[in-house]
Amino acid sequence: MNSGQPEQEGRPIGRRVLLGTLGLGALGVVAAPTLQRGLESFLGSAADKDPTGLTGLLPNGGGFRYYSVAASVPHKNATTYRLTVDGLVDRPRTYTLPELRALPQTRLVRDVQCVTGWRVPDTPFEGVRLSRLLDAAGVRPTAKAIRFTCFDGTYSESLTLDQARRADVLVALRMRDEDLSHAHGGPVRLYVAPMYFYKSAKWLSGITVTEDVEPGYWEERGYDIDAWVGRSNGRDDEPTS
Ligand SMILES: Nc1nc2c(c(=O)[nH]1)N[C@H]1C(S)=C(S)[C@@H](COP(=O)(O)O)O[C@H]1N2
Ligand SMILES: [Mo]
Repeated sequence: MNSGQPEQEGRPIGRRVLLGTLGLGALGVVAAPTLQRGLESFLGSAADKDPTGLTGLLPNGGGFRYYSVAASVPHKNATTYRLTVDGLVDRPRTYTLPELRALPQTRLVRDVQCVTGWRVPDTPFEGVRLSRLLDAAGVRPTAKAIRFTCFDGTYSESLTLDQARRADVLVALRMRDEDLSHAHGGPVRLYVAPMYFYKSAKWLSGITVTEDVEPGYWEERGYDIDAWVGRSNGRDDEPTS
């Protein structure tokens, strides 16, 4: 199925789009919680099942925007999804979704911050610590970095091994206490809590342990490789809450 016309990144958000976001955000503040939830699930299902060009211009529920650099992304589910861990490891392995769900899960509640300026406060993500998968694979002494690949066939990301081993870096299966939707990179995405959201690769399919950092998709196009929120890219002046 086609995944619609998500928004592109790489340049500042246009004024019209930004006003649209603020407008709906203001509605969320005055709306009753049930109405807000209804609106979010409407937008979520619109993005998932019957996307229109308009979907890309609306925040994808609760202030989220929906980004993809690929025009269409295949849908994967509990039967078809696979995550491969390979590269400089002693025990390469492929996980199914049920296998990832059976591992201990960690829940984090942090602000999501895109480098283009939008932020979603206090967003719960839940999944398996990346460090757990790396330990299970047995990282070899020469390794210094990780390369992430995605089943959209296009996007990639990177972390140093030290960054990847942080306790706030997850292979995420759930967001906002629901299974990750296709629009948000489900069934499995990376979640790098302390960094700008472009590090959080959606539709994660490969974790390859490497000798050196290989710049990811946006990093080849000028984004900082070390994307600490507030300490890089020079675009985040506001304090995080
Ligand atoms: N596979 C993939 N992952 C991706 C992206 C993408 O285009 N493709 N965009 C990144 C950027 S720039 C942001 S801000 C977030 C957006 O996540 P969302 O669509 O769930 O809001 O995903 C990141 N991960
Ligand atoms: Mo982003």
